[in-house]
Amino acid sequence: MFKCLVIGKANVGKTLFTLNFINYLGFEKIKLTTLKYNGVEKTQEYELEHAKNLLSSDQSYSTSSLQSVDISFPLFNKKKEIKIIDSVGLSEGIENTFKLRKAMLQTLKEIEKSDLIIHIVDLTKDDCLKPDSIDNHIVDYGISAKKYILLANKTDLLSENRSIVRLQKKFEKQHIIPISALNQKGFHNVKTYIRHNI
Ligand SMILES: Nc1nc2c(ncn2[C@@H]2O[C@H](COP(=O)(O)OP(=O)(O)O)[C@@H](O)[C@H]2O)c(=O)[nH]1
Ligand SMILES: [Mg+2]
Repeated sequence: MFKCLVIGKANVGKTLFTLNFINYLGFEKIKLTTLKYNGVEKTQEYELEHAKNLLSSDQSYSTSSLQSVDISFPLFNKKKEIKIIDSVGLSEGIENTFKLRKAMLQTLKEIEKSDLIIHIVDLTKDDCLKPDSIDNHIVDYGISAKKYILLANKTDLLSENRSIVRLQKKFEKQHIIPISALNQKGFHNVKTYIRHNI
């Protein structure tokens, strides 16, 4: 199955994007499979609204393992089964809990196994612009990877587009789609990109 992996730092909006994008595609309920680093797998059905309240939060690392949802993606006159995988936030330093380190390793391993990388950054923070940021590494990897898209999230919190311009200047070779995971803005462009790349 075609696998889309959502990655980025903690709190950039990976979980909210994943759930709201699935919602945007017309789904109200999901079957979410949680895969822990120790191999334990659990599938649970959720109403999307409930899942958003439960799984997306302003606490760092509210996602503690890979979470995947299988959906039928509308593809011109047919549908294609894809797996969207939400992941644990990556960071530059070495995290001090064993569980978190394992979970991050699990995210890194998944990058290799995925067909499309959806990388999210938070436009309200400028840490992704720093030379040693993990986002730099992901973008470098993405540019050389088969399929990769950079989403600049939280546009609803910006009063002007200066940070989008700065981000585009920093990653000038990379096509960037500005989005609001909260308001489902920019999702049409994400859908179009995925449709042309699966
Ligand atoms: N205003 C605004 N808040 C957002 C947006 N996306 C995520 N958030 C908030 O940012 C916090 C972290 O979101 P979450 O999806 O849990 O981030 P994750 O750690 O990357 O999975 C939550 O409080 C979300 O409500 C957005 O587009 N706009
Ligand atoms: Mg999350």
